[in-house]
Amino acid sequence: MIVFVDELDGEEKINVYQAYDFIFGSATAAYQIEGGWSDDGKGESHWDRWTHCTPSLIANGDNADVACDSYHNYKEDVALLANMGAQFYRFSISWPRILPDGLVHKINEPGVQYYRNLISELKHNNILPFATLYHWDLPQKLSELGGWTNPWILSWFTDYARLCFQLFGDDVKHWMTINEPKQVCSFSYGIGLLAPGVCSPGVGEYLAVHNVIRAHAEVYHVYNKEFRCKQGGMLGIVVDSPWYEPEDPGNPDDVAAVDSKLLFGIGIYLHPLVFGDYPDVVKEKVKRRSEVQGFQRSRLPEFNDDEKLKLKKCFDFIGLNYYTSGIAKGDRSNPEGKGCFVDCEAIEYQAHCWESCALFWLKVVPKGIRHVLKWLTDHFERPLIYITENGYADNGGLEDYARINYIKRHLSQVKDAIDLDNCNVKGYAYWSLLDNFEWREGFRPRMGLISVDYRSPCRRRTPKKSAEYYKNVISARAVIDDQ
Ligand code: PSG
Repeated sequence: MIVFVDELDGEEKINVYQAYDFIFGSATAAYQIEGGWSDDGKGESHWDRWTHCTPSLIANGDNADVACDSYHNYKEDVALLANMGAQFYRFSISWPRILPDGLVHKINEPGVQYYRNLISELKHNNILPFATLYHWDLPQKLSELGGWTNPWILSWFTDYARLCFQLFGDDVKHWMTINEPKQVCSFSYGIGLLAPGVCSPGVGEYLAVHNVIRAHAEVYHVYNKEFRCKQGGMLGIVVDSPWYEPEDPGNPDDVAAVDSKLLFGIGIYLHPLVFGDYPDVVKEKVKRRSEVQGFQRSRLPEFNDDEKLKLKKCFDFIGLNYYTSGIAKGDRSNPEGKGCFVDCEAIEYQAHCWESCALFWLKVVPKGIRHVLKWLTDHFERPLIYITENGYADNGGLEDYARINYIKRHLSQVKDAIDLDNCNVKGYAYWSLLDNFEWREGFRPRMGLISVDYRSPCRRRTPKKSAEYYKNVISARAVIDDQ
C-alpha cells in the first residue's frame, strides 16, 4: 500500500480549496458526454458538422448528438462523483453552447445556466470544479474562418475566456485553456484526422501552433489583469504525450529522437510559455528543412520581441494527459516529411510485447508516466503538475479488473515521481468518469469508471468495479494492492 500523504493540517485547512495536498478526481469533455447538440440555442461546433457530414470517418458512423446526455443528467454525474469521494471534477465548457456563433455579441443564456447548475451541484458536494475552456468543440462559424489557423482566434478565444471568468470565476479556481494542443494542431490541422480535417502538415499545423500559444498567453494575461486579484484562482494548459524509449539506447540518433519527439509534441508549446521562444532544436530543424524544400523562410512563424516578453512564465500549472508510450528512432531519410511532426526527424512505433487494449494506440506502459513527469520537471523549472487524464479502454463490462490494474500501476509510478524524482504533482484525474464518445473511434472503446447504456433512453449509468476500487483509493488516499 502506497500512501499519498496529506501534508497540510490545522490552520492551513481553511477551505476546501486548500484542504488537500494531493487530490483525486475524474475527467470528461463537453462534446464527448453532453449531447443536447442543438438544445436551447446551442450553436453548431465543428465536431457536430464533421460527424454529421462525414460519418464514414467515425467508427460505426457514430456521433455525439446525445452521447451520455449529461446535458440532462449532470446531477446524476455529480452524485456518482460524490459517491466515489472525488475531490475534483475536470469538465469542459462547450464554446458554442455559450456563444452559438463563437463571438460575444450573442450569449446563449440556457447554456450559461447549464454550467452554473453543474458548478453549483459540484460545490454542494464539495467537489472542486476544474474547467477546460477548449476541449476541441470549436464553433462551426469560427472553423469556417480558418479556426486555429486564423490569428483572429486570439481575440475570439480571449473574449470567450473573459466571459467564462466573469460568469463562473467566483466558483471555478482551476482553469485550463486548451486541451492537448498537439492533437489540436498536428491532428486537426496537420494530418487532418480530427475535425475540421485540415491536411497541412508543417504549414497549417504551425500556424495553429503559433496561434494556440499566443491565445493561451493572451488569456493568461487577461486573467492576471482582470480576475486574479478578486478571484484568486489558477490557470494552466493541458499537454499530452506518450513517453518514448530509444530504439537503440546505444545509438545517439535514437536517444536524440526521444527528445525531438517530446520537443515537437509538448516542448513546442511549453518552452515558449516558460522561456519566451520555441526550443532551439525545433527552430533549427524546421528552418533547415524549409530551406531544403525551397521555402524562402522557415515554415515555423517567429514571435516578435513584444510577444517573447509576454510569453514568459505564462501558466500556473501544467495539466498532463498520459496514456501510453512509444519507441523512437532517428530518421533523416524523410526530406518531404510524412505523418505526424513532419520535421522532427524521428519515427515512432510501439513494441509488440506491450500489453494492448481496445484502443489501437493505447499500450499499457505505466513507467512512462514517471518519465514524462521527470522530463517536464527537468525542462520547465519544476512546474506544478496535475495529471488531467490517464485511462484505459476495454470493450465494456462491469468486471473491469484490467482497468483497476491500469490505475494501480500508474498511480504508483506517480507516487515514485513525487517521492524519488521530486516532481511537483498535486492531483490525478482518471479519464473518464463515464463511457463516452471517443472521437474517431465512436462509442465502442469504453473508458469510464461508470458504464453507460446507450440503448436506454435515459443513458442509464452503472458503476463498474473500477469505480469501487477508485473510491477505496480515494478514501485511503493510497494505492491499494489487494484488489
Ligand atoms: C491523447 C493521447 C494520445 C492519443 C490521443 C489522446 N496518445 O498519447 O497517443 S486524446 C485524449 C483526449 C480525450 C480522449 C482521450 C482518450 O483529451 O478527449 O477521449 O485522450 O483518447
